[in-house]
Amino acid sequence: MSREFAPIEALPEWNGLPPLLTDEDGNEIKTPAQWMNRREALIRLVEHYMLGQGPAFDAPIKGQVIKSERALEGQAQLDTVRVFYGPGFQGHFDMSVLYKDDGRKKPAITWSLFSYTGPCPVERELVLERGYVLCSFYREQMTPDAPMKTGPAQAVYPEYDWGAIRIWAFQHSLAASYLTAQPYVNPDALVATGHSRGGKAALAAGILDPRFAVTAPNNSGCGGCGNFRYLGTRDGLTQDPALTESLGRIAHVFPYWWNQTFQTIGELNPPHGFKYESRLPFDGHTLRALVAPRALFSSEGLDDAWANPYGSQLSCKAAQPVFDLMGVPQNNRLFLREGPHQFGETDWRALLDFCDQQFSF
Ligand code: GTR
Repeated sequence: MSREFAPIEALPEWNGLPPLLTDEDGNEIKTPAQWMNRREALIRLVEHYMLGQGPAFDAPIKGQVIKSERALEGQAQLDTVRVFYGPGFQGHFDMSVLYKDDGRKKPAITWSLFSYTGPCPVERELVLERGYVLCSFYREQMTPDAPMKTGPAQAVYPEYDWGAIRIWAFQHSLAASYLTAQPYVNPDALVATGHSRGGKAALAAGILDPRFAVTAPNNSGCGGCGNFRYLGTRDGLTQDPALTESLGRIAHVFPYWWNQTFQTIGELNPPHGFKYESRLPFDGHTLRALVAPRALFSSEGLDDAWANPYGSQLSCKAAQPVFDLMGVPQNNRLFLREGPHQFGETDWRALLDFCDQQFSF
């Protein structure tokens, strides 16, 4: 067994966040090509200790429009698309694809939702008005958000140890496979987004699937753009797992979001303080950096203490040298706003502004 895949308690402790631009033998990463190799090695670690293994992001799909209607007072087209996936295309889920049929190839946003009700009119209108395609889907069609349940995706792919976060990330990839084949989509301008647990899934999608030009987790916190080693509020570092979600707490409350190895890292008993976090060979800064050189836009509410506004800022800062090395310093963006845990109009407008710059609108 390579030393990286050793049990967590056998790994060396890091003093602070583990370095990004140093490889496992202590050599400095000096070129973009070296980072791309380092990136692959780090992804293997994130899979091993946290997300688990899953199918290739570009596994074949079939898409079928099962309903086609006009929406938003006739301004837009709304397709309900059934996406079939897996061996024999035995799995499926449905997604809504909203777009203007104006003959142009447009950027497209994939959005993982908490419920069947779909995006509210504000987001639909805003996204459409700004010239984007909005593709939304309900994550529980892939696997339920509940403990000890085996969902449709695990039934289709029984060989993988993926947790729900990786399964929900894969749903973004399945959506991307459909969208990139549509005449109204610019395949070089795909965006993955989602809120909270959906933000963690959007980040995983952006790490694992290079077709996403922009990865946009909203309030993703622990296991997303937050930080495992450093917990804090808008006022600073507290290291208090009662105020900010710790690794042990998320592993205890949501064990099915991750693989089995993730259970061995944190303190599973209340109050879920630290255990082996200092030995983990990655942290939130790594998860951000793994998107580079593509763009990362994360938004955080300063009053969302549970999602670690302090640690999110730390992760962003610590990831920056990788984006600098790749020649894209502007691609590591943290949007900090006043307010709580929500994905509201302010976040959407900021995300669209960022995407406009990326896609040179
Ligand atoms: C919380 C969980 C967070 C976040 C949130 C959400 O209960 O502790 O990690 O994912 O749910 O998804 O709204």
